[in-house]
Amino acid sequence: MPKWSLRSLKSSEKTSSEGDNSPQPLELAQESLRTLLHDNRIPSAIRESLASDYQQVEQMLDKMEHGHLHIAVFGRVSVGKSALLNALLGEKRFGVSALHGETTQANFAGWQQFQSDGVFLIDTPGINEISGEDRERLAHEVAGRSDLVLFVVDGDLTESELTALRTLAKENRPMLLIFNKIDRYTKKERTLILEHLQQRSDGLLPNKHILTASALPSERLYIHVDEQGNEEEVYKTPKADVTQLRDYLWQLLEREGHTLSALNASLFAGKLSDQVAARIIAAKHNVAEKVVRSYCVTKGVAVALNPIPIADIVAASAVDATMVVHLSRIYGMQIKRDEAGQLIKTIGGQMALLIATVWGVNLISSALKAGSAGLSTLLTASAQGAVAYYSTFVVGQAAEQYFAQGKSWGESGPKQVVKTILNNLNQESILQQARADIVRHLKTQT
Ligand SMILES: Nc1nc2c(ncn2[C@@H]2O[C@H](COP(=O)(O)OP(=O)(O)O)[C@@H](O)[C@H]2O)c(=O)[nH]1
Ligand SMILES: [Mg+2]
Repeated sequence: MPKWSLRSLKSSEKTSSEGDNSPQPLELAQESLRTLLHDNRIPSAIRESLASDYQQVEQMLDKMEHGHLHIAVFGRVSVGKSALLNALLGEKRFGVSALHGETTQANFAGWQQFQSDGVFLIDTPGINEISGEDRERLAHEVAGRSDLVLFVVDGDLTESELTALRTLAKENRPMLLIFNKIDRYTKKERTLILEHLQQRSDGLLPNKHILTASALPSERLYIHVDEQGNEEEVYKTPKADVTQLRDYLWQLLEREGHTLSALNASLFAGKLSDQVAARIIAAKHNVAEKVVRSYCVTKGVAVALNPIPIADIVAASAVDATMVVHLSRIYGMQIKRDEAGQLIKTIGGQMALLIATVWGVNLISSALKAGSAGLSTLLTASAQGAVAYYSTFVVGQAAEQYFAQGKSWGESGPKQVVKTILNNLNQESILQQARADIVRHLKTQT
């Protein structure tokens, strides 16, 4: 058995292409993880909300820097996952049991046998266990973090196994499918099951990644016939056989160990940065919503105190322009006031058309009707104010969308954007909110 050390996994050493100065996959993966960790544009609140993922990134970097590689078993309870790892390790490190659920947590063991002090075998609880949702989640988590997954089965694939296999394959998780307990089958049966496994996993993993093992064969009855023809029944336990798997793993690690490690890190970095991006968008939207509302109140109150004709409400105003500049800053792009004015003109133009054709008179009458705060003069005044509030609200929504799409109206153009916003807004409830906000402000002012 050749001796192999995972030192070759360390990124400081060139592994595959000597003399080539282009960055190695491992270096690239490390780089992307470091970028994620140290990107100071990511708000601390988002960092905190993803704290455990960030911790994982650190662990992963640490693992790569030490040239460690993680191989985890995955599969139904009692298929022999723990037994398989014990057989690879050559000692009973993990608990094996005929009862369901012997393994309750993820356990690590260094694979010392090959003097590869960087390879770790990880035992996991099984999937689809009765009342074992937490354990199942843990198994998925561990598989998701490992560089290589040994998907263990003990016969043809069940539906839940097939689903899990598909999930892992979709995640591009490197994986071997291990058909364990082959000692329980005749040669003919094994061939048949193997063929089935190949068919059902077609497109999910290559046939050569399907291997057989008997991790812990059970006792069997043998008939021994001596020279005199006397028959004797003897019970013997065949030796464990994981040679095919061990040899395959050995070759795979030697050939592709560093790629496996890099692939896993990249997959993780990719997933995390998607999550970070989604949370940043959500956080920006949250701030934008509050900002828009505060400008709506300002404008609504101003118009309520000093009513102007409805046509002028929609026209560009100082309040709207300030809001648009503010929104642009939230989305990380500074625009000037005249640019903001142009933008409002575009939005206002669409709104004016739609207001005239769709809800012109209707809007002002519903603004008058909505709510009954009991202060009649304030109510009349605030009807105009509510319309102003509403129009600023629409301008804010449209401008936010424009900035969120990187200063673009998208393919459908501004008309469609404004129309969709108007259609999706609940006019009544916004007007009601507007009146409540305005009346509250007017009351505190007088
Ligand atoms: N016949 C046979 N039984 C096995 C083999 N491997 C494991 N077992 C048995 O299957 C049961 C479950 O094994 P275990 O390793 O605890 O399964 P796990 O839940 O997947 O970790 C135990 O009773 C083992 O003795 C095998 O290769 N052949
Ligand atoms: Mg187990």
